[in-house]
Amino acid sequence: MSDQSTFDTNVVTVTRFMLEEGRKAKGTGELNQLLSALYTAVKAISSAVRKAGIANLYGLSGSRINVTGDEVKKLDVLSNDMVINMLKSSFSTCILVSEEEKNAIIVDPDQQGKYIVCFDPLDGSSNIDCLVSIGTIFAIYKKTSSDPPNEKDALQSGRNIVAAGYALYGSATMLVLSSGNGVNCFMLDPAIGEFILVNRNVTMKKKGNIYSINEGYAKYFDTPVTEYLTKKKYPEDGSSPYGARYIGSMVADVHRTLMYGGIFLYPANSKSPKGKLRLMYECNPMAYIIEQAGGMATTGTETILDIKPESIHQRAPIVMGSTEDVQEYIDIVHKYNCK
Ligand code: P6P
Repeated sequence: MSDQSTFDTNVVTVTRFMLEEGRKAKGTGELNQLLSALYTAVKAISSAVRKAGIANLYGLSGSRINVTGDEVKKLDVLSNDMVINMLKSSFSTCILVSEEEKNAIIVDPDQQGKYIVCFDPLDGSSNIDCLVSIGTIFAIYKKTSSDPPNEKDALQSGRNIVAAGYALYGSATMLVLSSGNGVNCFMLDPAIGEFILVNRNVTMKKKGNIYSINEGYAKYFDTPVTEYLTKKKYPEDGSSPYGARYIGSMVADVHRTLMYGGIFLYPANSKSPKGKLRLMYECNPMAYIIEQAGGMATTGTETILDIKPESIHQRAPIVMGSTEDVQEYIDIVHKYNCK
């Protein structure tokens, strides 16, 4: 007889948690229908990521090139197909925007629901073959027009987000989620195939001591970025310099910033005048989580969630994290903009 005493019989799964959230919001249950499909896709991707080497899922999958111009690897293809199929069959979505798809996917009329999902099925793909943490990022909106769904319905600012979050395939698989009432973290327990609540209502430090940026582009940084980084390395007030951490996988870098505080920067530079990260399915969902946890997310001159999108794959410069750290950066940008 196995020892049942260690099993928590009142375990809070993400499904149970979000059902309670839905009851409080007096919802129809359609959002939870969507989220349940997303949980399944994430569990399947997690399983594929963890056995990729054995299942020969590494390596390039033919000549496919995605909108970012990255070579698409097998895991990218599998992850994208998994999320699309699960969301379509949830009868809760009408438009899907994926980093891997040039155009928005309009769900068949007989499968349509009221939600729009913008997602990066496997972010950090350049790290897949060296086993660095990667992730799935998503933002969920409600269709607002009564016309038949089209790509323009997805062009909503982050202020309209109904729910957003990410899955991190790291030393464990973590789901970080918000539907507007704070940020909660759920760890995948492979033994029961459920996401278990492990961090309730995550709140960011007001100030951290870590900065995260790819300093390989230092030659191309503008003056405010260069000045900000100098202040972190050579503090004028005699305080200790900040630590530098950069994984090169947005989900991992942002999750560390959420949990430890500090600042993540992917600003515009002379090589990438709009930055690199995509507004709809990287910047907006991450900015939503950071704001829900009490942090800030900006382009330097505009709050990320206030940006009115013009195209589904547009890029945006982004600096986000602890409020005092981000505000210090904004003040430097403002100083130069006023000159
Ligand atoms: P760079 C990964 O390819 C990604 O899209 C994000 O996950 C990550 O933050 C960024 O690009 C890294 O870009 O230019 O530093 O390699």
